[in-house]
Amino acid sequence: QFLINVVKHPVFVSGEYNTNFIDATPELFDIQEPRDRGTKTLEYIASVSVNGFPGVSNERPDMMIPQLNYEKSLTGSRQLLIDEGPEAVAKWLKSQKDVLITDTTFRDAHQSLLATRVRTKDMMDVAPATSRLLKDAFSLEMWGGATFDVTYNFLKENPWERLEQLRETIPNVLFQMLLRASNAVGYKNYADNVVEKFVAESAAAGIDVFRIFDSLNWLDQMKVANEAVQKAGKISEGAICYTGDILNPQRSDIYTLDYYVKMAKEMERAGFHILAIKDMAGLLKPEAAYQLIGELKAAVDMPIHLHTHDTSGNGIATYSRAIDAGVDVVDTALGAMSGLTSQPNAGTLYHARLGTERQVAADIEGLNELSHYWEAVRPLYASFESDIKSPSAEVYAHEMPGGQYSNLRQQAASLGLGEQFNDVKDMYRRVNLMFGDIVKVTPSSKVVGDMALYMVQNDLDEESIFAKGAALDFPESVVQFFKGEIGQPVGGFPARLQQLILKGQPALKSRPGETIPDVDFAALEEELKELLKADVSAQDVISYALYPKVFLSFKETEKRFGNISKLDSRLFFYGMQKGDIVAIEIDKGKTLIVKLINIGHVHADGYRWVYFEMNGMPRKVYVKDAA
Ligand code: 3PY
Ligand code: ZN
Repeated sequence: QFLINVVKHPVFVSGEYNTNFIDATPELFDIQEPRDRGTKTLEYIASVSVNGFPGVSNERPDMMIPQLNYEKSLTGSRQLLIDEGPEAVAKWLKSQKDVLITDTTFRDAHQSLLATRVRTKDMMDVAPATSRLLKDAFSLEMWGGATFDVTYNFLKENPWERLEQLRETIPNVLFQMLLRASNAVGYKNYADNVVEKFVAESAAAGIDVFRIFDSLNWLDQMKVANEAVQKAGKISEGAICYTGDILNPQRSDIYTLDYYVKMAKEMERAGFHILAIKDMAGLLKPEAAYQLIGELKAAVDMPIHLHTHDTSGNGIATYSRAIDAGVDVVDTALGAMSGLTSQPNAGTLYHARLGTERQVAADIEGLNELSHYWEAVRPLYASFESDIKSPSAEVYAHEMPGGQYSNLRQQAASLGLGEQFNDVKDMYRRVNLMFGDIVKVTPSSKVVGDMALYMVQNDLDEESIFAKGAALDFPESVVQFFKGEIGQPVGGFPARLQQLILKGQPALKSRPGETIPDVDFAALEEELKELLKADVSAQDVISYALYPKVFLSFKETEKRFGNISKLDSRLFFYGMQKGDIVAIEIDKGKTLIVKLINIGHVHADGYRWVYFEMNGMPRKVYVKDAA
């Protein structure tokens, strides 16, 4: 390509050039589309080798991925859904003597431990083993929550491809996703028809179980998603987010045992197939779990699925008491991806239940085997680890969700409040009370976090907020919350604070989806085709509807580097060093053998040549050095 640019350049054609020609003619390097996949891949490798990957240190780990042992036969929970439908699955769940598990390794575990950064390639490499060794699981939670936008935004891969590839490789076990009701997989309310279309496409691409929750436990907000799941013939699991402490009447007069039982009955009337208790911060103490699950089992007929985070270290005790009280399914992660802000360890729970009435339905050897894999892979993601090293009983005071803690810590540090993080945590607790004691989970948790940072940063407290309020510019998310744009909190808005923050702007009382106009998908499709100058899929259109900027930026990267999701993570995050040789399978049966020969010096224009050998032929790539 470069040569073609040279020989076609008018100056070259005219013969009026000198030895300066190449240096003085940067447009020679405007390599034209289409470039082949090999070239695009080399450009990615050159770029990451020179500049590194955002947020990744340059200490490249050595890798030793173990060979896993497993039988080749395939059985699992999914056949029943296919043959007999969602009600049959719910009935089957309730008839089990042992407790079943949902494995969260592909979703919440890495969302909570590694900033959601685990790549499809690392899941696909272990997918055949997972389908066998986790065949006794109720489901694999492997999509939704933050994975959707992070996959596009940071990993530059397509989340739909992840779902479809895993589905093909793991056809036997139910796939579960986390759906933020009217917030879909985003951080704001979408039009009803966006939620409907997103559910329909997700079901078509392979999701079997949709866990639907609303960030303020407002059931009205969950109805559109529930109906869409029912319409798709999939399993609709309605979640109640657990907050407060039912054991402590002083903590809250809103979030009592009665509150949860009443909501569960309403959820049953709304027609959910399964009831989930979503303890997103890990606040459900062991005895509370026993009482809550016991009461819920007596009050409703739906099977009950319990989710917690092990932040306090009490996760296993909580599950164990919930199992005593009859819970049907619990969420766990594989050993090397479990504990702390992630889910409790499946293997540990297995052993904790030995000798009791109800055991964990799992192949313990299989759990250990899979954990070996993740133990070897996790170091690749070292740069995304939070530095939380031990369980924390403080979570019962601040009530921060598992995934938010490390995020907020980083946000605080970036605002220069790193040393005041203890104040931020305490302010988070106080802001919750100022806001009327709300459920805190994406996106409502972000509102509380933003306000806490704002108050610590500006040296504000509950009183000075009112004294200075008229002159204060509150964070955008806080204003939106008080406008009712993510819904109505259980106890309503505190009126005085709402007035202060809205400064006369009106607030919604109804469900936001009632007033957000439907999206015209045909028009959106045309717009996208025009922007990309290419055909687009229904998945592209819904992704664009949810995340316009993120989606377009992903398409830009894809155009430049091709599909980079198949590169090994070590290569993807760390690039190559002089003398490295790698084999890259870019298509079935098409492998590139790439050797990095040298990285040249920086030119005056800030670019370097990176010299390769690709399948024995010399190649070079000119990349901008960002440093
Ligand atoms: C999410 O919404 O991503 C969550 O994991 C909430 O707990
Ligand atoms: Zn969670």
